[in-house]
Amino acid sequence: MNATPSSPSAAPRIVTGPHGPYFSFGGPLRFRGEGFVASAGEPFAYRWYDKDRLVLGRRMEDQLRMAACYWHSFVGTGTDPFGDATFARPWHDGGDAMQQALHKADVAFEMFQVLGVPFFTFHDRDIAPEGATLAESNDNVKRLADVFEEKMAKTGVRLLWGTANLFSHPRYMAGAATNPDPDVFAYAAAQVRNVLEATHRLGGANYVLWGGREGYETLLNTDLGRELAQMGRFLALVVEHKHKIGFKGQILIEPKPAEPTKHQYDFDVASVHGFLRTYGLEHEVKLNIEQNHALLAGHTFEHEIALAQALGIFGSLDMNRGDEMLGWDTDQFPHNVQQVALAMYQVLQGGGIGAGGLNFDAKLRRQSIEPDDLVWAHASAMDVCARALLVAEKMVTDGALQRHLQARYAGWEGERGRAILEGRMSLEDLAREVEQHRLEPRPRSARQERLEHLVAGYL
Ligand code: XUL
Ligand code: CO
Repeated sequence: MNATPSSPSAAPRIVTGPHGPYFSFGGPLRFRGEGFVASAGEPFAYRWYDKDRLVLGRRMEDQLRMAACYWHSFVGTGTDPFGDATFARPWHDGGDAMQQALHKADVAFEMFQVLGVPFFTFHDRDIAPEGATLAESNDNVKRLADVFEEKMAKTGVRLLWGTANLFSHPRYMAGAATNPDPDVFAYAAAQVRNVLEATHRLGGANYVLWGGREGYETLLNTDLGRELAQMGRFLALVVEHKHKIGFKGQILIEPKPAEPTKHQYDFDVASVHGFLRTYGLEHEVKLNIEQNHALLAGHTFEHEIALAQALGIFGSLDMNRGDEMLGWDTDQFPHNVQQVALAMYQVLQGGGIGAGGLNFDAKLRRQSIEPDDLVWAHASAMDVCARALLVAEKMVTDGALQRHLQARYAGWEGERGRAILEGRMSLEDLAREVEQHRLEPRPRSARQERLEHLVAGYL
């Protein structure tokens, strides 16, 4: 589908702060269709991200609900375990921390407007500096939430989720909810209360808990059972407060098997589901599934999505990629259309993204030091997700994959299959059936290669 070309100068301008524009893109990026050819005046236009295009009856923007994250984009400096900062962001130059937070917010909203991305996400410590006391820190977060409220009203950008950073500060080195010291638990609770309330005030669609320090390094110093009970209690408190303040968004846990902690309790979808059931929270809490975390847990992204859907706890996605060669969380922007399409197919088959979204929990490589690299990274990722959604749409509408699945399990719709599942047959009944009818199951091909060929055709 190709858009009618129009002159780039016709695009509306972007609202920037007192420091002026940070990016060289003067107006919002436009959709110009697959045939778009870049020029000096318009180096980037979306080829597939056409937000109003209807995909399976919903606007593309609403099917994807994409979000830019605050932390990697505006807090990240390009450090790695062996190297110093490479991104020279003006708001990291020292000076008054609150002024810098305001500058950062201006640039963040400039980028959201350039991209036309409908949502953003943040941790409390990304947006505002830590104060001398928790009260001061909480106050700083509230002040920035005021600024966001105004910017959101002006730009129409919405909040996909907020979260508390319960992992960077040394007080959390032995965990937040799972800390051996209840004072740390209390501190974390006070911090979450503040961010949950800020998220509520900003109309956030979700609130996320990622337990980067909730786990252990060695069982020699860890009472695992006790820590799990603490974590269950903490989550119950969050849910209780959500209802108390009338927050209607979803509470989400983001599983990850390890890093920074050697063993994290929220290992993967299956272990979080078990945890939620143990503490009676399976109807209150859903999951934010991240591509790279799935890989680290030894699963594909689509496996984690399909499992969460099957268990009724699918919530939202952190859309990034890992590196097949590396065993750590590289948090790269997605660019593999087939990979994303397989994930989006599961999302669509399960009924769509719902109140969740596709959050780019992704960071630039440390050599990508130009301000515009941030825009390019997000814009290309948005285009990849849009293209993947269109591929997934074909997979759904063509229906061949679904027909194969139905045929493969058809036996379970027959009398014997239903009787088994409905509990109308005992082991003895089944043994009698086999003997009486001389049942001899017939092997059938699962046709994997044919299906893979089919998928290649949708790309
Ligand atoms: C860490 C990670 C976090 C969460 C939010 O791997 O994914 O950034 O998404 O705390
Ligand atoms: Co994440």
